Amino acid sequence: MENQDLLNQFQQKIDADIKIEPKDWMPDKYRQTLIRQISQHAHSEIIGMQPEGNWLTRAPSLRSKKILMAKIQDEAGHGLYLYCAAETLGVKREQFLQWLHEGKAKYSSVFNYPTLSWADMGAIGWLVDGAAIVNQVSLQGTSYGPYSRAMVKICMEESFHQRQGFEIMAQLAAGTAEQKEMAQDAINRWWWPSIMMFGPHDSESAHSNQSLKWRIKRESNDALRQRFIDKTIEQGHHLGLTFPDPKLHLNKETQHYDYSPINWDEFWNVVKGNGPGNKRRIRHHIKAHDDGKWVREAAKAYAEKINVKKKSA
Ligand code: BYC
Repeated sequence: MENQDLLNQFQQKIDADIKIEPKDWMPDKYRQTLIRQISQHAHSEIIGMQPEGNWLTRAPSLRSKKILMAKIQDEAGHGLYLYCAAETLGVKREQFLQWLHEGKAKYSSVFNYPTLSWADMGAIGWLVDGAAIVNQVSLQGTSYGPYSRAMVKICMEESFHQRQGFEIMAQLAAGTAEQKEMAQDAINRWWWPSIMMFGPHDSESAHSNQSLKWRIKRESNDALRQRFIDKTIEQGHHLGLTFPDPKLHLNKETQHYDYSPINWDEFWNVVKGNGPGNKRRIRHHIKAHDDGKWVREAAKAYAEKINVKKKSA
């Protein structure tokens, strides 16, 4: 079949909401976009374990420690589902990790900020996971089957994560003046990085038009950002806390919250590797990866041994 016919047929499938599966024909650019986005998503889950891991040994109770540990473990699981989905596109996991270590692959900008107090565990769960859920619920409808199915599983777990964060914020907000101040300080530092997670404005988003046409993305960066802001402001008011944006107000006409201009210089600076934690995050990942080499080798040797036994049985 001619390339144009294949392209037309492909677009018809997308328009009819039929999922694209690994062995189906797909344009090379569709494959490359998915490889980029899914692997970036997987890296975000794995690098995102670091800021929270920083507080595991200092959680204020055994209960909160157990919950935080379970959450971080969930993030590792999300990373694995996503690496598996990305591998169906013909790239090996080792290659994805090499690109990450060489600075050729991105991960979400938000994970380059430091976690300075226990309240940051609340702000991450509530705001960062909250923003991620809005994005990921939308991505459940993505056109690539393995990515879509990974999103369904991930979203079920993410809703617990957001509640874990909200619970911490609610406890601190209802606590002593010092605890309430800790919660407020965490919102002040995490609000803007969470808003930036949705990426550049639609007019500046290099990939959105094509990704929306191919239904890799189902909604635009700005539409998702606005949804997150609208629902989160109400929750913050419920906690008796404020947001670090003097222009934030409900626009009576649009029934959406208006907000101040986003500091895109800060965003791009972090994306380009110059945020407060970029270098530390990658260094830590490389070390953990190197330290785990013997485990991967042992697992591989064991799997090979089992295979030989099966074949000779
Ligand atoms: N950070 O054309 P655009 C979690 C880049 S983890 C860094 O709009 P696209 C959790 C973008 O890659 C869940 N870079 O791109 C884990 C592109 O650069 P390249 C994280 C960003 O792909 C642990 C350029 O800017 N969620 O929940 O159409 C603990 C132009 O952007 C960012 C995901 O990863 C950013 N924030 O749309 C707690 C969601 N934004 O590649 C919680 C999956 C943009 O051309 N990803 N860039 O060099 C997506 O939905 C989309 O990729 C984005 C960007 C909406 C992020």
